[in-house]
Order: sequence, then structure tokens, then C-alpha cells
Amino acid sequence: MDISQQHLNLEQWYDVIERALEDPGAGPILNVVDDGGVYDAIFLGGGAGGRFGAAYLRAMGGRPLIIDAWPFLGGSCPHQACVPHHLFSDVAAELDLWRWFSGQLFFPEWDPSRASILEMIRLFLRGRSSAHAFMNWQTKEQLEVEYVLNARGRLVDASTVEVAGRTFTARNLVLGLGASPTYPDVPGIGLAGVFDFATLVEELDYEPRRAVIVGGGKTALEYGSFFHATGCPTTIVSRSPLMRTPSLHHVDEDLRRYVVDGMRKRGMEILEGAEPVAIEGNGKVERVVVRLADGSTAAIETDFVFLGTGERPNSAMAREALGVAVGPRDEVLVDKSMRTSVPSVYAIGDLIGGPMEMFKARKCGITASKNIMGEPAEFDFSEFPDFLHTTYEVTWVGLTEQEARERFSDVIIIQMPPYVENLDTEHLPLPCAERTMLYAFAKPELSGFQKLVIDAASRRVVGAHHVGYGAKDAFQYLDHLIHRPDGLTIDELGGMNELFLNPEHFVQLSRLRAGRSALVSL
Ligand code: COM
Repeated sequence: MDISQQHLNLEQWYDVIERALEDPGAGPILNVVDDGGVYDAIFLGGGAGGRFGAAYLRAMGGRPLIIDAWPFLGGSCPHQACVPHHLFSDVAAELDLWRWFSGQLFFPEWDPSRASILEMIRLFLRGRSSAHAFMNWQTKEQLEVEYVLNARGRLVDASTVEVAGRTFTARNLVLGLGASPTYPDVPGIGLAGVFDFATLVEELDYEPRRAVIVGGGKTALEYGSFFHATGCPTTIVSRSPLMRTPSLHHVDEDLRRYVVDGMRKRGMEILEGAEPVAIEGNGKVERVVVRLADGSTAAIETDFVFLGTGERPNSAMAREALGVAVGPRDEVLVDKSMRTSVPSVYAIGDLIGGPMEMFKARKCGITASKNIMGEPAEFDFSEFPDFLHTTYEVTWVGLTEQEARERFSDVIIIQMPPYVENLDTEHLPLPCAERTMLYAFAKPELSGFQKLVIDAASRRVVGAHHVGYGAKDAFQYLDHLIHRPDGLTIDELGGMNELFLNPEHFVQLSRLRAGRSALVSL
């Protein structure tokens, strides 16, 4: 359908998208102005990187065209990945309260029949096209970007893409083709009942009774914590210690311990140093055979396996059609300007490898656009703040305590609860902050953890680590402040205006120490 001359509202967009998702025969959605003009760039892939890159290029006065196989813009994030994950993590946090306070205060008795994984997925599926509708509407009506959706583009050469029976040319190509989940090579991996984050929302049609998660990184912890919080007993099987997978950097050991202990306290079974050797069942998963850390094997009865074993870039078409150079994990190789090995071809987002994060995808797209429009730009994403969810929100930026001690001779720590032997912090109602007040007063050891790492000589904050709720926002700004050339000193931090009570207490805690010329830990 050609919608270039129409101005669909959100309800109409919702219907167009839902119809296209249901009917594989629904044709392309064309929002193209046929005026014979030349495109500055074709963005092949309209996920976060492509959409933001195209919008930025347009804002700079250029002419972009986005092509995407899905009938909506925004990519996997709002459809199968970050958005459902955040819904599930919100739910996990709510259920966590209910379970700990079952039958106490104003909480009803815990009733696992009320907490359904399937129901949450259906809730998400009913709502997701509303977000898609908005992205399509905004990109056309407000950002003035042309696009072809619901049609798979084929790369012809470095300036030509065929899609929907038409041929489009541009001065540049920006490839944002994303990545796909990888499955370990284990017998039985193809059985019904084995899911990844994408097939979970697309295909789950029963209520799991017992979950086995494979992996030890973000996805494994996040989805595992959600499943367990609904009352579905969950085992995590991970080769590495949790949060020590190669995809996660700067994970402080005290933060990690608080997080993993917290998962165990909630009854999750965590098998580190373990790996699945077979998934067994008669057409459908019935058990997972696991090799444990001591070399013995164990069988875990289960009707549901979830893989959090990473993703691989979708680089085959770019490699075959254009000959772009690709690295050992199938990632398209780019320089800091997002240029591939082929002139006028750029690559962005998950296609260029980790970190497969939103901030990187969007900023890659913008970096490519600046370069295309003649404004030299580089993006170094080697240092970045990070987060994950269990039933908590876990956030960190900069160096761990150990990394700081390796780099600086005098490191001080500002931490809550403080580590002082025999202080009985188990019963200390601190930290207390929004969303942990009930824990602080009724179950203090569950009320979170926070740590600031400071190089005493320069007085600069070099790392911040937090378990609780609501600090993610602050960490975006902390990341900016501590990575500025001048950094952020304890004195500057202590001089800020805090909005009490705040999630991480860093401003007020810094203020308690900033008066000292010789800094000491708190
Ligand atoms: C976010 C999708 S869910 S996008 O980055 O706004 O395109």
C-alpha cells in the first residue's frame, strides 16, 4: 500500500501493522516521494540505529530512505527484546514484593496461579503495535523520513537496493541488519519447549511449570528472575560465574555478590561452571542433562528451556553481496566513523558486534549520518555505563573497586551498607530509597547496595555501582560527568542539590566526606 499521500492516525497505523503481522501476503508499505531526487543514504534496517540515523541525516538537510522487512520501525527492541524485557522486569519487581510480604501488611496471600508468564506475554502482544504505530507515524509525519516497510531489501551493489519490485539508489548505504540469537550445539536443542527472547513472545502457548535457563549474562539473569518471580521454579545453568560473561564489563565483585546472593535468597537454583549436554523429551522438552562443575552429570526435569546464550550479527548478505570485511564473530568491521571496508558503505548497531545496546545502535546511526553529510565524527563505545534487571535494577559505570585499586595507589570507597566487621548491617534499614522503603523497614537486608569508588589523590569519582530501583537515569549523567576530561570530584558531587530521598545517595554520602583534605572511606 502507498501511504505517502495519506496521514494515518495511530489507530489506523495500528490496524495496518497488525494486519501485516498476521498476513504474510500483505504487501509492502510505501512511504516514498517519487520526485526523481537522489537519496543521500539508504538505511537497510529500520531498527534503533537506522531510524535514529535516518532522522538525524534528515535533520541535517539530507535525504534518507529506510527499508525494513518488518511492517514497523524500531526493530527488535519494541517487538521482541528490550520493551517486553522491561515489562517483565517491572512485573518481577512487583511480584517480589508480593512474595516477600505475602499475607503481611496489606498484601494478600501469595497466589502463584495469579502470576502467569503467558498472561504477561499476551499483555505485551496486545500492546506492542501501539508503540510500533507511533514510530511509523512519528518517522513519517514529524521526522519527514521516507521508508519502505514490510518488504525485504536485497543488496545489489554499494549504492543499490532492490525492494518491493523496485530499485533504489543512493550515494551511501548504511547497514543496520541486526543480530540473531545463537543456540549452543546441544542434542535436543530443536525440541519444542526451547525458547530464546524472540520465540518466547512469538511462540509460547503454555504456562511453564519449571524453567531451566542457559547462560550467565544479562538475558539469562533478567528472564530467569522474571520466570522465578512468577512462581515458576528456575535453575540457571552457566559456564561462567553469573555476570562474568565476556559481554559484561566493569562488574564490581561486591555488587555481583549482592545480586547473585539475592537471586539465591529468592530460591533460584544457580549452577555455575555447568553446561547442558543434552535436552531430552519425546517431541517436547522433558529434562535437561547438565554437566556440573565437579564433572558429574545431573538431570533437571523441566517443560521449558530458555536460552540466553548471545546473538550473532546478520552479516551474510553484506559479506556475500558487497564483500564487506567481517570479523571472527560475524561482525561487520567498521572504523570509529562506522565505515566498512567498502567505500560509501557504513554499518551500525548490533551488526558490528557488541555491546548490543540501544545507546550504541542509535549513536552509531547518528555517527554514520554526520560523516555522510560531511561532518567528520567518531564514536568510541569502548567505555559505557551498563545495567541489568533481576527483581532489582542493577546499574554501574566506570571502574570496579578492584580495577581502581590496580590503577591508583589510594582508593577510597563510599558504600551503603558500609562494610565494617560486626556492625550487624543485616538489620540496618539502609539504604532506604524510593521503592525499597518497605524492604528497608521490614526486611533490611533486601533494601539494596550502593558503592562509589574514588581515587583519593585526584579526588575523582572513578566508578559507581548500584542495586535498587530508579538509579538508571542518574547513571546516564554520571557516565557523562566522570568521563569528561576534568572528571567529577567528590567535592563537586557533594556540592550538588540532592532531591532527598534519592535512589543512590551519592550526593549526600559524598558530602559527609568531602570536607576532609585527606579522604577516607565511609
Ligand atoms: C525504540 C525503537 S523501542 S527506536 O530506537 O525509537 O527506533
